Amino acid sequence: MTDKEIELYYRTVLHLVSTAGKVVNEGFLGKKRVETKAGAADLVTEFDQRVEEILIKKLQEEFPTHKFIGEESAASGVKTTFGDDPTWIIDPIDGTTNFVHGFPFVAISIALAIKKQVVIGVIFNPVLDLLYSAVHGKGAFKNGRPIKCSGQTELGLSQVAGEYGSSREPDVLSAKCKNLRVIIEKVHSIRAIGSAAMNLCMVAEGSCDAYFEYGIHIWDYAAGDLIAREAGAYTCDPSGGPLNLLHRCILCTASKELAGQISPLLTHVDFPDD
Ligand code: 2AM
Ligand code: CA
Ligand code: CA
Ligand code: CA
Repeated sequence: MTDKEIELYYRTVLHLVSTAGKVVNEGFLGKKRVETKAGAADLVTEFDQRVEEILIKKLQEEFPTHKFIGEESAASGVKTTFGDDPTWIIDPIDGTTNFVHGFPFVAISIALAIKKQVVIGVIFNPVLDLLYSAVHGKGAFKNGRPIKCSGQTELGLSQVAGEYGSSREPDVLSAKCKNLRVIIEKVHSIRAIGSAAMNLCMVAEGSCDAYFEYGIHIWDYAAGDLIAREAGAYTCDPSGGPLNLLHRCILCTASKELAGQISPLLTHVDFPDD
């Protein structure tokens, strides 16, 4: 893939998120139909599906040979194998619970992977008008200005983002609470803003020093992980190794030193590999 092609994909997706952001804003301010998916706290609205359809339709028109992985397409049974072809990885609304409750941390998250490597990441929060973006090797940006992660290396001085998730299974909740307690004891503070994409952007811009998460899907983190890494952060699984993009995984993003301190503290939480 040439730099010129990547530049074209990047410009196209930047334009597209601004169009899709108008639809998200319309839904954020207006009435929406709220349904549940895997459990009573796993919410979805007609806007999640509508925004994903708009994004895939436009990208397909522009780039007919490209492949797609989208949260709502996957939920409706569309099977996509993640191969070497250029593949757009889409979370149309990351933070649907926030979207439903009017809490302004909602984001469109789009990544492009080529040969299974993420080369473009774009996260747009249309409510707060925040655009985070990165191209592999070219740095990370917030509304066009370069951003850097905090570089914090001391767990005891850290502000850490970590979510509670939508599972209400007693075993999952107990494991999460146990892990949370271990981390709370060691840090300045824990923050849960309800959007994996926005959490990764908080690490990228240095507002949080680290983010950890269980059972996260590729559409939750593909764009944000690239943005955070381009801003100087490091992402690993609890063993300290790279993530497996194909499975739900446990992720920790921070400076390499901090990730090395947090990831061993994260004991296993079971989640279905769907
Ligand atoms: P979603 O809004 O796209 O479903 C990781 O925490 C991700 O889990 C979030 O970004 C969010 O993505 C999803 N999630 C689903 N239900 C949730 C809930 N009740 N609380 C927090 N996150 C939830
Ligand atoms: Ca969802
Ligand atoms: Ca998500
Ligand atoms: Ca979503």
